[in-house]
Amino acid sequence: MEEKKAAGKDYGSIPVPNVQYLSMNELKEIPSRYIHPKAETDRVSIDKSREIPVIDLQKLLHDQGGDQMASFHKACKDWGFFQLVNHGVEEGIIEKIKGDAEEFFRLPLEKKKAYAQQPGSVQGYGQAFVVSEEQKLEWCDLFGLRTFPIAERLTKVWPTSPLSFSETIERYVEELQKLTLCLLELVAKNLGVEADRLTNTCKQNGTQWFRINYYPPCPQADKVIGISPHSDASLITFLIQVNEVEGLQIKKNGTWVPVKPVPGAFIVNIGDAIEILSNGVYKSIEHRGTINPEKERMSIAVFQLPTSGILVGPFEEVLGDSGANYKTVDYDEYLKSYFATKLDGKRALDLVKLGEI
Ligand SMILES: O=C(O)CCC(=O)C(=O)O
Repeated sequence: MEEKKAAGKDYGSIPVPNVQYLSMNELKEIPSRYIHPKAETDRVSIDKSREIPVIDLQKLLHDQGGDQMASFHKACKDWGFFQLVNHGVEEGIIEKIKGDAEEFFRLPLEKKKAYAQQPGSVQGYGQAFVVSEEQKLEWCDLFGLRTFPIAERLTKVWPTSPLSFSETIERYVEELQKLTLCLLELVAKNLGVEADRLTNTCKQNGTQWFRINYYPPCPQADKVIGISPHSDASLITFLIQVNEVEGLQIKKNGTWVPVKPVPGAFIVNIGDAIEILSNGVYKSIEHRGTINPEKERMSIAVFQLPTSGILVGPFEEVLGDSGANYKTVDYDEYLKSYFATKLDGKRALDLVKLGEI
């Protein structure tokens, strides 16, 4: 009963071939469904000279002069992305989740299939956002879990191999739940909103998703895409890269900027829900995952979403003279719209905008 209820908000996708195994078969040619005609030309405008801001959480928490809070505001406003250092999450937990994730993806396909997504569910091992038999596919496999609220966990896809994996995920996502609330309080302060008004959007039974992305190498890396350009439907997202292979790029003023992860940092980004709540003061930025021709890449994302059933609209404290720039939306409906098509830039958010902003 409980699992049926969870699957109702699971946004499953059409099953497609496993890319990790496809890539192992010495392909003479990449199947045409994976070739993205725009991928190559898009790469021309990459700007390697810019770097996303680094925010030190301890300095932010003990900020005396307001300088750190000003830098944090600027990072959320001008970039929508930052690297968070001195975040207080023990290095051991981060190393453990990386190690377990790598071990999981090294398991033979049959073993991983024990945790395969069930029809209609994106939880488990498989893919996401495949909604038609014709659509182009991404060069990526994933393992996803809805980690909060606890009552809605689909426990049968929580992995027991490696043995410690489920416990490691549990520890990791709890840490990120705490970190989320801490950052949201600071975001609220910078927006001039009572902290509770923002944290209450997810404090009680907020939805949290955990996702491991596995990007195999591809000899025609410039013709495929690991994860298509998109903004996140979340309030806030935390990302770590598992190995040393880079691939995340964010769109800044029409140019793709590669992200060079700072060791030990979380790459944090503002999601669509905060863009709406802040009336567009903070923007949820388009980003994508690219592929390396020789080496596999892995990343782990944790998405904090609002509590199911709530309405999300701009806070009155942030409304300027021109009023609301976004509709107030039932967030479950917003997510339905978000998952109804392939990943496509800021399509879902554009649908709830009230004007040009
Ligand atoms: O792997 C990455 O660097 C990006 C992942 C991502 O954007 C996502 O999981 O939504």
